[in-house]
Amino acid sequence: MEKYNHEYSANQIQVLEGLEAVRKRPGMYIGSVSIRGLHHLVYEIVDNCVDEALAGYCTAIEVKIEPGNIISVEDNGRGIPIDIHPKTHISAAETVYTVLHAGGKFGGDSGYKVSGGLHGVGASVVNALSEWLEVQIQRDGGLYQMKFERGKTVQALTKIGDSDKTGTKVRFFADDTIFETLNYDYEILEDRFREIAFLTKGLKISIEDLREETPKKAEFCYEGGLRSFVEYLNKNKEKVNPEPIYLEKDNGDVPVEVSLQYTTSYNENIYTFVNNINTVEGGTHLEGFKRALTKVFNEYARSHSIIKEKDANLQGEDIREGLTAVVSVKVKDPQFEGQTKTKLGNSNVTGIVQAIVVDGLSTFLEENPNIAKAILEKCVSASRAREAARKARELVRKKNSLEVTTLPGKLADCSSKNADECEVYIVEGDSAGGSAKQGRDRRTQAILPLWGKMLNVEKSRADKIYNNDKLKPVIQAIGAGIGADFDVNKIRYGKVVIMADADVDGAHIRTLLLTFFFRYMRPLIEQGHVFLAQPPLYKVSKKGIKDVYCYTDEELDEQLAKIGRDNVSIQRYKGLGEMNPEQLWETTMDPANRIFVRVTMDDAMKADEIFTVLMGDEIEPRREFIEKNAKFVKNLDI
Ligand code: 28F
Repeated sequence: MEKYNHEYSANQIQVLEGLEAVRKRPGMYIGSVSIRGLHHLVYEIVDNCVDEALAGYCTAIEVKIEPGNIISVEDNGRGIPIDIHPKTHISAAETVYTVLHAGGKFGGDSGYKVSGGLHGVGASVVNALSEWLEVQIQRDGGLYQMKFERGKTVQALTKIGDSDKTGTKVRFFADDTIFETLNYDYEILEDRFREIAFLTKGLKISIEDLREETPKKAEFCYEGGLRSFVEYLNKNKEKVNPEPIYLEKDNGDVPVEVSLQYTTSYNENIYTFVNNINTVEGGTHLEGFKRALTKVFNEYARSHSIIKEKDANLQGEDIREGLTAVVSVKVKDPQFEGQTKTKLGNSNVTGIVQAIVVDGLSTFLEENPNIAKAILEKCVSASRAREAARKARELVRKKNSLEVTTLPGKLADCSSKNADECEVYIVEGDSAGGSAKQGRDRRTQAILPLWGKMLNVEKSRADKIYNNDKLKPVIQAIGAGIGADFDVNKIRYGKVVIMADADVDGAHIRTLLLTFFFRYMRPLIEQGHVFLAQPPLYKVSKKGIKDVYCYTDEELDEQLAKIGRDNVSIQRYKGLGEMNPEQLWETTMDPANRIFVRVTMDDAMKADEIFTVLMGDEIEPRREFIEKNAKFVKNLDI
């Protein structure tokens, strides 16, 4: 008996040590303790419900944000097993919540766990990082409950009533000594649950925000699965094939689901998922999908004489112009690679995805010759445009063959050639450009003035863009090519700074340039090279004190409160042109004082929606969108 007791407590100690490690280094387990990490807690719990759904036993998940930022998640699955482990004397349910990597361990052996966030760390990590957490399980005719504080059991699994239903409910309050904020962002959670619902055909997920007087609520359930996902992504776009093409195959090992639809736009939007995780960097599943597309469309084009014997094959990029697709695979032991660990490495997946898509897509094209014809017409015209762009490029190159590089005439370049310390300011208007040229640090700061109407790249193909007299100087100044040829390692400036007025026109030119960078130089944004300069809105002057610049209305109020208000003059800057070179340097360009906002785009799907809506043809979605303009700013993360 004594020996037994000893073993039991030894086990306990180990358990506690495990979760202490999580509290000591939370970032290692959930990425960060920012709001991202906070949301991660919710995803971990919901993932367990999704696994139960994928196992075939759960059809509905309810998430609530209760007043005080308490999260509640409930599913109607089988309920976490409650049986007592013969050695540890701890219930399976308590083990799941107190042993680190319990989920992973079970998964490795039993193949139970399939979904799982990027970190896939499991419920015990959520428990460790919660001030308190309680679990209720309905199973085997009973209602059971257990409670924890900061990962430590305060009530072991106890039967508290009867129940004829089954399921699991978890409520938790994150630990505010660990997280920077406990204020969940409803919209972000809503977006993620919509995505999970698309990826898990037929699963109902609801979310309710009870923190405000008027609760927010949404419910997602898609019988169409990825078909519905593609319809959603293309909702504001003109379609080539009216219904998304849908392929699904589960041959046991690697279930594959794919949906695709062509639009009349020139953009390629392929989103890939592994175990419901967005694999932003692509990988072997994406490779298999692309190879299949290229093969199937070329074979179809040849066998139906759409391209002639002497013609070259269509290239992958021709075939992907205007394509929106979602590829979702489930992989038992996924290998994640790449800078952000969002690139699938399992090499066997390429062939599996390729075979399924070749098979399904070629059958579809044979059965739907009109759709095949419409898509191939688009591919052929994309290939012609690519050829035209190449010729235009070569012509430009030949003309200037004596010069090493061509720089635009309007560019006032900097003297340093070390890109890491160089910045180029893209400035709206000649007068602001003039001030910037005089005010700058010539060694590291280059100025490129833009003027006149800027091309909307959302409505033009690459060949037009290359020859456009507004964009060409931008492409040449940056010096790293464009589109598929863009090589971020060749950029001539480490910082590309958009300096525009703080008014509607300025916002417009900023959006046009950002759209251009996003569509044609995406790595420039992804790797954090794009910045927005922030010129001040006001200058506050008073005799005897130094002029103060204010960048927001709040700052102005603050300043005015500080100095009382007699004999104060406030100048409101309507444009950059109103500042003299010294002022522009001092307020907006001097690295010691300036405010720069780095443009980041961690959600390509959102960014695509933003640019499609803002720059596209449809007026109604744009009107709606601009009304909710705050969201635009938030999603650009500026
Ligand atoms: C609100 C959060 O966590 N739901 C869960 C289950 C169901 C099973 C399970 C979970 C398998 C071996 C550990 C039930 N019956 N909602 C949830 N529902 N975990 S988590 O099993 C977990 C592991 O022991 C379950 C039969 N097999 C599995």
